[in-house]
Parts: sequence; structure tokens; C-alpha cells
Amino acid sequence: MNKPVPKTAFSACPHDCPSTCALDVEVLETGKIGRVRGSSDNSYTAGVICAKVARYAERIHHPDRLLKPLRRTGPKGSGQFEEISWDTALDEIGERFLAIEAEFGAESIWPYHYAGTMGQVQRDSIHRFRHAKGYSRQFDSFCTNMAWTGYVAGTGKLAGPDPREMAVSDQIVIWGTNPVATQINVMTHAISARKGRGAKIIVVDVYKTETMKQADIGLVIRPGTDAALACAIMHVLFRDDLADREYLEKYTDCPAELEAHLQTRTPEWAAEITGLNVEAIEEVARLIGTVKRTYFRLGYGFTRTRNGAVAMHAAASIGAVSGCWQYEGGGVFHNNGAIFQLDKSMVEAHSLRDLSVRALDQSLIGRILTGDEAALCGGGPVKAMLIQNTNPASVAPEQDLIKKGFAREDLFTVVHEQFMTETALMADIVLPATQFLEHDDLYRGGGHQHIMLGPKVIEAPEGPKENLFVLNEIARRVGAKDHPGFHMSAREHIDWMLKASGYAGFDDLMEKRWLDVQPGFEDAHFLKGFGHADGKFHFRPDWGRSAAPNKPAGSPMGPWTVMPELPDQWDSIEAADERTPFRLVTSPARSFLNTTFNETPGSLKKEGRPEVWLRAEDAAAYGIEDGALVRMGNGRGAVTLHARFYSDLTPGTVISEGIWPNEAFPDGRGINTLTSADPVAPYGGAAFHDTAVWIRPVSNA
Ligand SMILES: Nc1nc2c(c(=O)[nH]1)N[C@H]1C(S)=C(S)[C@@H](COP(=O)(O)OP(=O)(O)OC[C@H]3O[C@@H](n4cnc5c(=O)[nH]c(N)nc54)[C@H](O)[C@@H]3O)O[C@H]1N2
Ligand SMILES: Nc1nc2c(c(=O)[nH]1)N[C@H]1C(S)=C(S)[C@@H](COP(=O)(O)OP(=O)(O)OC[C@H]3O[C@@H](n4cnc5c(=O)[nH]c(N)nc54)[C@H](O)[C@@H]3O)O[C@H]1N2
Ligand code: SF4
Ligand SMILES: [Mo]
Repeated sequence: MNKPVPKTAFSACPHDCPSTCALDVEVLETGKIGRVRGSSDNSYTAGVICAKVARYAERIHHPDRLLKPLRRTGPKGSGQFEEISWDTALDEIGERFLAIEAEFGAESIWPYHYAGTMGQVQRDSIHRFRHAKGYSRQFDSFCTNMAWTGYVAGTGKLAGPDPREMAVSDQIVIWGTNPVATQINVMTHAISARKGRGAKIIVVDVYKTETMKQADIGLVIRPGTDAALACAIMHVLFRDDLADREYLEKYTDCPAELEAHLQTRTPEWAAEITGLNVEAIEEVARLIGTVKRTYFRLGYGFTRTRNGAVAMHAAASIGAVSGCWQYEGGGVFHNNGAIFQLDKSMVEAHSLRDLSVRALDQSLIGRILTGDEAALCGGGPVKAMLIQNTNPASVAPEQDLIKKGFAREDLFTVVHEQFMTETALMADIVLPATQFLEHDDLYRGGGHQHIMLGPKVIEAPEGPKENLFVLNEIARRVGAKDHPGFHMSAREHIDWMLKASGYAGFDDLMEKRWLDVQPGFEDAHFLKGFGHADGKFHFRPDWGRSAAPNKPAGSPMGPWTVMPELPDQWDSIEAADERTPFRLVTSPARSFLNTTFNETPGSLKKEGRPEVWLRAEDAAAYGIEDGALVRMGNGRGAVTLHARFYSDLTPGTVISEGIWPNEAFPDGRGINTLTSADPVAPYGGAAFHDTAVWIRPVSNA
């Protein structure tokens, strides 16, 4: 007998990854899924996805999935829970939230979320819930702030040349991103340009990543020195008459001032700061100046530092000096956030939003839960939380404070999760969540131009419920202001959102699977002018006044007066010193996606164990041996992990890949014990890759 051929369903990857791949999912007769593949007829995904999502069956049918609502029975964090029914759980949450609101006010309740799912309905319905009660708002600062702010400071708009144009570039500069690990499709298009046209690939990072191993030219620089490199490149372009003066005159705000300012930003000056040699800088500058079709793919990694927005702006400025924006296959791309224009007013209940309600910074959660007045925006304590799609006890900075906060007996914590994460472990009530193939949602690319449907493909096991259900049910129990959004299914939300945004609606998308909303060439290349009112690219950013995509009303951030007026190296990073002589960068692990997949056997096997990579010479100075257990720490705390010698780093730089489960470290303290929550200028954000540390052998730690 022939084996039955599995059915294939379509979906979109829900994870927090710029690739947002179009997926073909095998659905087996058992109702389980088989292999997941990239859709070959989606022009960006082009049939390629990462290995961790290809083996999604491991995650969705994982034996450790949460299946029942749980109530804590032992001390916080003990892992002692009892199973309860959904009704009991929801009633209890409703009663506790009402009692806490009555005693401490609505702002004492903080619904907290992030991008474990990027679904427009399941991720963002939590805003409708908070606005309908006047609960505290959230300022998103984990991920995009510095990058978006820096890019928009230059271009005035978060968009850029079609990422598929990479395939027709003659040179691709992959800067501060590691696409082999973090967004595989960038490599698909870059490699196709290399094969088809002999395009060169240039990579800028702080260690020799898997992406750099595939590059023609790799520049390994000191963390936080990208602006120096960018300035020296622009210096050479002006010096050697490789700047496009006609373009500069027409499309930029102050080219003469920039040129004068860059006089002293020589390759020698930058070599000193970045750790590169002068010839390498000269060579790359000459290539950028002579190859017109140069496509800059700027990532997030190099912006996760205290000077990150300035670094992004400086790197983006290069394209405005070389004029590469004018050519097909040329320009500077970071993210397409501005092109989709999805109407979120229903799902987020904008009509109920009150901007006078405080917006608490998600990265400051440790300080907030331990009563820091400034972090609490001068208001009262947080007494209850509802957490969806994020695992702050592992991913957020200042982990020791976070754990202390979650251990508070007077804090009532509800966590809606797929797995028993570190955060769920600290909860009073844990609710089981569906996974993406078990609910409907709408997605959009960050690194491309598609709006995509992810319809429900399989039945969830009995127990887990979608975010929408949980929010609507709790809203009802706490007497939230009524809003039509509370009475709509996910499909109805998707249909409404699409129609309100000028698209045809759910049924049409069900047929088409995705919509390609790429703006035309002239728009995407800003040939009719950049996004600022004057139509120019701004070398002189309006730090602090221009509209950042995420800027919260009354953002306390600053100080803007000390930010460089023109692209420049800004020495605001957490510099190494005698006590903390190393600079730690916590780059992504290829087989984990933040903390997601750090529970699947395939990914754990590939990643091995938590490690810190450092140069043998650096290690020798502190008596550290290859493979030895070491302590790594700073004023915020210390972690224990294994050392590994790695030669392709600048002296004094150390790398620890991945957000491992906290329990993978011998003493249960995860890597974010070391990172700082200090908000980055001008609008906040977490400097995850900007940390000074000491490292010692365990024996004398
Ligand atoms: N496998 C995997 N994929 C992921 C993720 C993951 O954790 N694992 N995370 C997802 C998420 S949430 C996001 S936001 C994206 C982010 O994806 P990216 O844009 O790639 O950003 P990062 O992952 O922060 O870091 C990318 C690279 O920047 C480098 N870097 C760090 N500091 C500097 C610096 O000062 N200068 C330069 N030039 N480089 C520096 C790091 O070493 C790293 O190799 O990836 C998504 N995809
Ligand atoms: N040291 C260090 N720390 C970092 C970073 C770094 O590079 N280095 N990167 C930072 C960045 S860029 C980011 S974006 C953050 C990400 O941090 P998080 O947002 O916390 O990370 P994720 O692992 O993407 O997702 C968190 C959880 O969402 C859950 N989830 C997924 N889908 C659903 C759903 O539909 N419903 C519910 N209820 N839950 C769901 C998953 O099970 C997972 O446990 O981490 C930041 N932290
Ligand atoms: S590359 Fe990113 S979007 Fe594509 S399947 Fe993997 S995690 Fe999902
Ligand atoms: Mo992120």
C-alpha cells in the first residue's frame, strides 16, 4: 500500500524574526504536524527557512507543553502548583484584579507583553484590555528603539529599497546583523547576487560569525565603535572624490558641514577606535565608493549599545554620501515598518486609550518591581501583572532585581505561556497558551514587504487557549469598558483590520496567502524625497524632537544636548576599566530564538552549553584555561559558565551566544544578570550588547 501523502497547509512564521517566512506545513492524519518548509512561491522566503522552525513538530508536540491552568501552592518560584479549571482560574484573576484596583488604583496593574508571537491580533489585543481598564501602559524598549530611531533620524521614514533587490546588487554590506542565525533569507538573496553577478559580500561584526565566514570581506571591530568606522568611510568618500556631490546637493541637508566635520575622522583615527587596520578601512571605503549598486543591510545588533542610535544613523549616512540610493540593488535598508499601514484601532481599542496613564518601560521591570521611584514614573507600586508572549525573568536586563521583584508576596502575577518558563515559574496563576498553528492570526514582515495570513491549521490539545480568549474573558470579569473588539473572533479582527486598512479582507487573503505591498521603486529609494518635511536625508539629526516610532508621550529620555550633532563616535558606552576589563556582547544563538526553542531537544543539542568566548591571550592574563568553568560578573551580579578560546575577536571583547535557560547555568543565574537596563538616548532601549565584565577562574572567583 502507498503511504498516505500528508496534506500541506500554509502559514506564516509567528516568531520575532525579520524574515517572517511563508510556511508550508505538513499536516499528518494523526492531526499532528510533520515537516515545516519555506514556501517556494513566496518571493522573499523563496523556499528557505531556518532549521529550528523546520523541526517545529518538536516544539508544538513537546511533552512539556503547558496543558492546564495552574495555581501556586508552594512558595513563589518553588514550582509547586495545582491544576485548576479555566473558570476557577479566570474568576480568581478577575477577583484579585478588582480587589487590587480598588485598593491601589488601576495603574497598579501592569499588563506586560512582547513579541513571542508577532501576530497582530494575539499579540496586540492586550492593549485593548489595558486601555479598557486604564491599567498601566508599557513602553517597548527590548528591541527596536535605537535602531529605528537612528535610521529614521536620517531618512525620516522606516522603509527602504526592496530587500529582494539584494539579488541584483553588486555589493552587499551586512552590518551588525548575523543573518545566517537571525534572518536566513538575507543570505538567500545575497548569495544569489554573488552567484548571478559576482556580488561581493562585506560583513561588519564584533566577532567572526557564521555570516562573516561566508563573506568576501569581514571587518571585526570593537563593540560600540561602528560610528567611527562609518565616519572614516565617509571621510574617504569625500577625500577621494567618490562622494556623489550632485546627489548630496539634491537630497541631503548639510553636505558641506558634514564634509568639514569629517576632515579629522580619518582612517587612522578610526583604526585606533575600532581596532581595524587602516588598509582595511581604505579598501572597504573604496569599494563602497566605486560600486554603485551597493546594498546596505543594517541590523539591530550594533544598535544595542548606549551609542546605538548614533551608530545606526552614522551607518545609514554612508549611503547618502555615496549616492547608492539611486540605483536598483542599491540603498540602505533596515526595516519596512512604515509601509504596511495596518489599522490597529479596533484590536487595540484606540478610542479607549488614555495617554495620561503612565507607560512603564518593559526593560526596567526589575527596578519597577523593586520599587524604584523613577522607574515607576513617580506613581505607586505595581501590584499585579498579566504577562503574555514574553519571558522577562530570562530576557530582560538586571535579572537579579527581576527575580527579587517576582518573589514579592504582595505581587499577584499571572503568566499565560506555552511552557513553564522562568517567568511562569514565579507566577501565582499560570495559563496554558495555544501555539501559532492552533489559532488564527495576521502577520507582516519587518525585513520584507508581505502581509501574511497564519490561519488555524490544527486543533490544539485540550487545555491551551489563545491570547484573545484570555483577554476577553478577564476583561468581562473585571468590568472593562465595553468595546466591539471584545466581541470579535480572531478571524473577525483580521477581516476588520484588513478592510479598514484598504485591503480586501480575510477571505481574499485566505485565497492569496499573502499580499505583496512593496511600494514602487521611486518611493522605496526615496527618489521623490526622504521622509522628513524638507524631503532631505538628515546628516544633522533632530535628536529628541523628531517623532520616533515608539516614543511614548512624555518620554523622560535625554540628555539630547550631549548627543553628537553630526555622525560621530560617541563615547557613551560602558567602557572597560580596571575592575571590569572585558566588554561582553550577548549575540544570538543560531538554534534559539531569544528564549524560544531553548526547550526543544534539537536546538539544545546543537547549542551545547552556555559559554563565554575569549582570546587565548586575554584568558592567559587571568589564568583562565580553555574549557574551564569561570565566573563572569560586574556590579549587577555574576554568572558561572564555561570559557572557550576564540581567536577572531578584538582584544578585550568576549562573546556569549544565546539566551540560555537560567537553569542551564550552574547557579541558575542567566546572562541578563550582567546586562544593564539603563535607558539609551534619545528615547530609551536596552543596551544588551554593551556590558563591561570581569572574568575569573572558578577556583578564585
Ligand atoms: N537564531 C536566532 N534568530 C533570531 C533571534 C535569536 O535570538 N536567535 N532573535 C530575533 C530577534 S528578537 C531579533 S530583534 C533579531 C535581531 O537580529 P540582528 O539584527 O541580527 O541583531 P542581533 O541578533 O542583536 O545581533 C546581530 C549581530 O550584531 C553583532 N554586534 C553586537 N554588537 C555589535 C557592535 O557593536 N557592532 C557591530 N558591528 N556588531 C555588533 C552581534 O555579534 C551579532 O552577530 O533576530 C531574530 N532572530
Ligand atoms: N542578553 C540578551 N538579552 C536579550 C537579547 C539579546 O540579544 N541578548 N535580545 C532582546 C530582544 S531583541 C528581544 S526581542 C527580547 C525577546 O524576549 P521575549 O519576547 O521574552 O522572547 P521570545 O523567546 O521571543 O518569546 C517569549 C515567550 O513567548 C511565548 N509565546 C509565543 N507565542 C505565544 C502566544 O501566542 N501566546 C502566549 N501567551 N505566549 C506565547 C513563548 O513560549 C516564549 O516563552 O529579548 C531581549 N533579550
Ligand atoms: S528564519 Fe525567522 S521567520 Fe523564517 S522560519 Fe526561521 S524564525 Fe521563522
Ligand atoms: Mo528583538
